[in-house]
Parts: sequence; structure tokens; C-alpha cells
Amino acid sequence: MTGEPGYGFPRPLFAGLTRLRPPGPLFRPTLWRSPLRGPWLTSVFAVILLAGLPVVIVTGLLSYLAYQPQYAGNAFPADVHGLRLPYFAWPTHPAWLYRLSQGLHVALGLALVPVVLGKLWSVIPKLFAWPPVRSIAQLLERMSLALLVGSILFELATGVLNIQYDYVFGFDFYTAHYYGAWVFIAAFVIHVGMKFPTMRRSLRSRRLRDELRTPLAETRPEPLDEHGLVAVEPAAPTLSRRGLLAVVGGASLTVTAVTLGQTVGWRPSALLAARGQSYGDGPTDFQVNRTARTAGIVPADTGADWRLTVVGASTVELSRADLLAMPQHTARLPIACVEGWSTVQTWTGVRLRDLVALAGVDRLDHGIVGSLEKNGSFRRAVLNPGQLRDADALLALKVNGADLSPDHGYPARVIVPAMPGVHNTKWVSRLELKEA
Ligand SMILES: Nc1nc2c(c(=O)[nH]1)N[C@H]1C(S)=C(S)[C@@H](COP(=O)(O)O)O[C@H]1N2
Ligand SMILES: [Mo]
Repeated sequence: MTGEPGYGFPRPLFAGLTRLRPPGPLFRPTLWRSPLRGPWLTSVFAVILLAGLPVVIVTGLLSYLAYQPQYAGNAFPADVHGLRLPYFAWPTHPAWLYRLSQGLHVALGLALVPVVLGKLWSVIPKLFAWPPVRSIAQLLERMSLALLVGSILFELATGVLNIQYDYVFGFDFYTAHYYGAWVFIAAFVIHVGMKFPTMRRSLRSRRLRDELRTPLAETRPEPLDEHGLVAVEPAAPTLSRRGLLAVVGGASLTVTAVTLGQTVGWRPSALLAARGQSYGDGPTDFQVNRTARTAGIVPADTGADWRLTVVGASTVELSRADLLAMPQHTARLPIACVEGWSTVQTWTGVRLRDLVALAGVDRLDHGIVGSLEKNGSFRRAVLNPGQLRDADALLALKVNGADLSPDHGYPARVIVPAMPGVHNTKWVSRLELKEA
């Protein structure tokens, strides 16, 4: 969408702008000499992103909904006013729902990083095109591109930093990643809308199969294009087009290979994962994000004096022995963290619905789980009625047949099918049940 040069601008202004080109090589089209750049190559990256990014977007929005932001006090801030999707009660079935959707969000998001970088490399000459704008239409297009590129880099950077526990930024991850997502979604829709015909046309200009058979010696530039992607003075190729695609594809596969382990909970392949550590080799050897020590939980808090307070129509105080004397239920359920890792374990404890009944609550609206943990952002979680009533939703006392370890939330932790990991509160001390 370049438009006619100068269209929409007063001619003298356009001519003046053209003459004002900054000195140095950066803004000269002859600087960019790779013979691989061209509309076909850019469109190959584009079509991969067009297939993958919508999945990342949809699973990201699902994660936001799974956090149940309609309840104030949940990990996702409820104050993202104006930009909220229609809330619904996040289901408990299938139990692997959040594990799959969040695993996809993180794994695919990471796998697409090399493709995004490849695509940005392929269009970089346009960043330094002079004059910077040739028409009003192009000015608008470039503004939308700035938002597109800025927001995807922001989303990738905040996402990657979050899974590496690196909260270097001084803002709330959820709020930032969520607002950034909407900027990206808007810019992405505009961009696809504008570029789809060009992409289709460019993809038809060469055949992938032929490209994959073309060695370095026969690699030629694409024909000069109206978009200015093809180098006007191309250098001799040092890499074939198939070589470049192999580098990008290989990088994607490598990222996937070294991170998928943490997504599916298989440690040997979680090489690069921040979650690859071992936690002993007994029944409680599985991922711990936040240890009892970091959470400030001391043995005195969780000893014989510990009580679970259940508040409903009546208030009940239960010791661990009282809980163990109630009917016990065992379920194999995943913990699936927003960061993409997950782990499936066998949990045993009291059904949350038995605690609801004990407190004499029938017209249940929601339940607030409180933790002993005083100074964390995970002190409480709000559960919807379906989550409190599911037959497999537990206040777990044991895991894999052994008592919970201090790091896994001893004396008791919540574990609910399909719920984001963050709401599976550890070191539970209180369950407050609210009537409708
Ligand atoms: N009290 C408390 N409960 C908590 C957490 C926490 O930090 N404190 N971490 C949550 C998160 S983010 C996840 S993914 C799961 C599993 O965390 P873990 O690996 O630290 O056990 O527990 C959740 N429950
Ligand atoms: Mo988490």
C-alpha cells in the first residue's frame, strides 16, 4: 500500500522531505544487500505466523478467563476495565484443559520467536526507507506497523521473562501482558487485513518445493519489487533460501525441544527450563516454584496447632487429624502453571464439597481460599461453585501416598481439575464460603 509518491502531501513538502535524508549509509537502499530478502521470503514467514499467532492469542485470552478475573482477589487483577471479555465460570472438565491451552500458549509462543525474528530481518530495509512516508495511507500503515512490531516484541519479552522468573520490569506482568495483547491483536488484524492479498500473491510467485531444491550456487534474488524488500544492489549469496529457512526452522525446533519437557512435565528434555531442578527422589519430587522458606512458612505455623477454619453458615475449625478422619478421595490431577510447565500427580484428601456441606452452605456463590502465607501475592484464591463442587476437587493432605512436603503446601493444599496452577493454594488455613 505505498500509494503514489507524495499523494496526499503537498508536493513541495514531499520533495523537501526527500532531500532531507540523513547522511550516512543507513537510509540508503544500497546498504541492504542480502539477495535472500524479498516478498516471497517475507510471505513464507508471514504465513507461518498467520497460522500460529491466532492460537497463541486465543490460548492467551483463555488463560485470562481461566484466572476468573470476575472475582476480586484472584491472581489476575480484576481492574482491567474496559478491556474485559465476557466472563464465564471456568470449567473443571476435561482436567487437562488448562494444561493443554497454557502449554500451547507458551510452547508455541516460544517456537514462533525465531520466525518473528526472521520476518523482522526480512523487512528491516523498510524501517530505513527514505522518505519515511510517501502518502497519508502509508503514514497510517507505518503507524500500525510500529504498534505491531512494538507490541509483539513486548509480548514475547514479557512472556519469556515471566517464565524465567525474571520480574525485572517494575509493573504487574498480567496487566502489562494483557494490555499489550490487545494492542497486538488490533495491529495484527489491521496488518493481516492490509497484507493478505500481497502475501497470497507473493507466495504464488515461487514454489516452496523448488526453493527447497535450490542450492547456494543457484540462489538468485527475487525480482525487484514495489515494496522495496529486494536489494537493489544484491551481494553474492552466502546462504541459500532453503538454508535460511532451515536455520529459522531449526531454531524453532531447538527451542521446542529444550522447553517442551517442562510443558509436559518430562524433565530430561527441560534443558533450558528454569524448572528443571530435582526435589529429591521420593513421592514429592516434582516442581516447586515457591518454597515454604521463601513463602515465610515456619514449622511452628504448620505443627499440631494448625487449624483449618471453614466459614459458612457456621464456622468449623478442623485439625489435620480431623481432616484425615473425614472420607478421603484420591485423584490424579495436573498442576499447570501459567508459565507453561505442568506436572501430574496423585493427590489424596478431603473433597471441597464435603467441607461446603460441613459449613452448611447450599446456595453457594463462591469460595475464598486463604493461605498461611502472609507476604506473597498468592495469599488467596477465589473458586467458583463448579470448582468447589467437582467430585475431584480436593483439599489435598497427601500426594503420591505420602504426606505433603512443606514445599508442596503441608498441612493442606487446594487442587482442582483444570484450574490454573496459581489458584491451587498451598499452606491453606481458611476456606470462606459465600452464599448467593
Ligand atoms: N500459598 C501459595 N500457594 C501457591 C503458590 C504460592 O506461591 N503460595 N504458588 C502457586 C503457583 S503459581 C503454582 S503454579 C502452584 C504450584 O506452585 P509450586 O510449584 O510452588 O508448588 O501453586 C500455587 N499455590
Ligand atoms: Mo504458577
